[in-house]
Amino acid sequence: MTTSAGGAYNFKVVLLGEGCVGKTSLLLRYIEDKFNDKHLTTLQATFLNKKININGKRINLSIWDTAGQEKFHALGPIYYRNSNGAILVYDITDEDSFVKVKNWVKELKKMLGPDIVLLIAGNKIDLEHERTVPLEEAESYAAMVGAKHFYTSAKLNQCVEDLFLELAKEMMEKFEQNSQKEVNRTSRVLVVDDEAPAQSSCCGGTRSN
Ligand code: G3D
Ligand code: MG
Repeated sequence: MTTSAGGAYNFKVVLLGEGCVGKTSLLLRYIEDKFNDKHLTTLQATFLNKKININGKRINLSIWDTAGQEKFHALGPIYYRNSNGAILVYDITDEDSFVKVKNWVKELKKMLGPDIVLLIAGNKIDLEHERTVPLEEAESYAAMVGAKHFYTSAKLNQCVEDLFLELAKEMMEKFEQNSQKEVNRTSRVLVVDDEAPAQSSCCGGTRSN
């Protein structure tokens, strides 16, 4: 949930993508700066926290990772419910994993509307020579759906920090915009209230004078 209590933003982030694209590796690299640690296999569907600071603003990220159930069955909406941001990960050497990203974009937009910030990460960029997902296709798709696109390598620690930082910035911006909309909406409601007649017919029908 998003709150701004005590001056800190609390954001829920989910990692989504096909099995083996490197979601857990990205998370572990980001939180613990480790790769291929045996810890990896024991990580269960839960979240890890990261506290960051952007321009003096404190942000708590709860980053949710799966226990690998995406390899066996679909992840239900309960996993991404109330998310402020999602990182959709594919493996640049695996075209099917990119198709899966497109499915996730559709599902998240349908279920959560415009309020969720989406970023797309083409992971395993250290395997550039084995790339099968065309660069232009990935980038133009991301632009079309309004998601920034990053190339990452959890293995070589490329762009991992940038990815999460960008997401945090965009979630903060969206939170500010929504708060502003809420203020505008509330003030509009008050004006309408003020102007409402003291007594009015229930259905706007005829009134005797
Ligand atoms: P998942 O959580 O999406 O299922 P994992 O993916 O993080 O478990 O990673 C799946 C495999 O991809 C792991 O290899 C992991 O080491 C590898 N991997 C993750 N990120 C990268 C990367 O950036 N570059 C390369 N080259 N490999 C990566 P194993 O062999 O353990 O299955
Ligand atoms: Mg995993």
